[in-house]
Amino acid sequence: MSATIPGLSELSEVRVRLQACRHIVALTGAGVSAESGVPTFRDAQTGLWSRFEPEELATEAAFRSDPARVWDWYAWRRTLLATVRPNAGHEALAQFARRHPGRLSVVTQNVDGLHQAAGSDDVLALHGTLAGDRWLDACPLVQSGVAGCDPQEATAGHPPRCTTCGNLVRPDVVWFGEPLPEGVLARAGAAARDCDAMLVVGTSGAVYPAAGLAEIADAAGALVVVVNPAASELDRVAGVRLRGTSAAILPPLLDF
Ligand code: BV8
Repeated sequence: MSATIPGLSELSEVRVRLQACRHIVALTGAGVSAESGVPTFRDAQTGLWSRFEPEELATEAAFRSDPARVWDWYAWRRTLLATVRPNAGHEALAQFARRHPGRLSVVTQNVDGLHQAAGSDDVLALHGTLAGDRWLDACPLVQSGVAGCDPQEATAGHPPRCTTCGNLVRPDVVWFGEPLPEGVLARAGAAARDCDAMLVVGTSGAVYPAAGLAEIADAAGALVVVVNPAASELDRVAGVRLRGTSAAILPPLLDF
């Protein structure tokens, strides 16, 4: 049974428990970037995108059926990301890791790169990052044993296209139905099994296998602390729920 911790005094109780932890994992979702001005993944899409669910756009099938529409959605998100900065929640995690080397693992579902921009090293980015591009299909040149074409040299367009082999450029993120980067997921699973506490920050807990990491930590006996202003699907594995926003809660929670 989890206790909703409403006040600062209870927050300091959790801080005392964290001070006894050898290894803490922060599993973050789109909510940790909300106070930077990045709409969360399942917030109502705005403007042109309001008639689509993200799950409808973030798939290979959607890209193959309408490459321009999906490319333009990512281009819109990239333009937005170019104007935002990490917030106090991202910075609290990065500063804690600098004060306590090797004691915090940051595992994120976010593709916005804001943990990295705040100075967090070795972020386990489960779903890739929006900053990168890759080819939609394997480059045929590589199969014939020569160096493949470079996505950076593709001809500009919606999406960019290779003038040599016609390949399309796609964002280097993990779409629904695609496997997560094997090494990243394995390291995240090991951290979830090893940690003494997991801070589950700003995620609805709707997406797997990422959300399953909280279940792994709970099963391994870790203290699971959910930081979210609203209820989430991971409240059921929370030992403690801190009702509030990440930029308000993380700085005092990690102030040791
Ligand atoms: C896969 C990149 C297998 C793209 C994203 C069980 C096991 C395994 C898979 C599945 C399973 N059940 C279902 C699946 C399939 C699927 C899935 O999970 N579907 C869901 C919808 C049911 N999973 C997959 O397809 C995964 N792949 O399993 O492959 C496989 C294996 C081998 C071979 C082939 C296949 C891939 C999933 C990755 C999808 N890509 N992102 C892009 O960004 O465009 S996921 C996407 O959702 C984002 O990364 C986002 O971060 C993530 C999760 O959402 P949240 O971060 O939680 O965001 P959300 O908006 O939902 O919630 C925000 C929260 O913040 C809210 O709770 C809110 O209250 C809170 N909040 C708001 N403000 C604040 C705040 N909190 C704190 N402070 C605030 N200020």
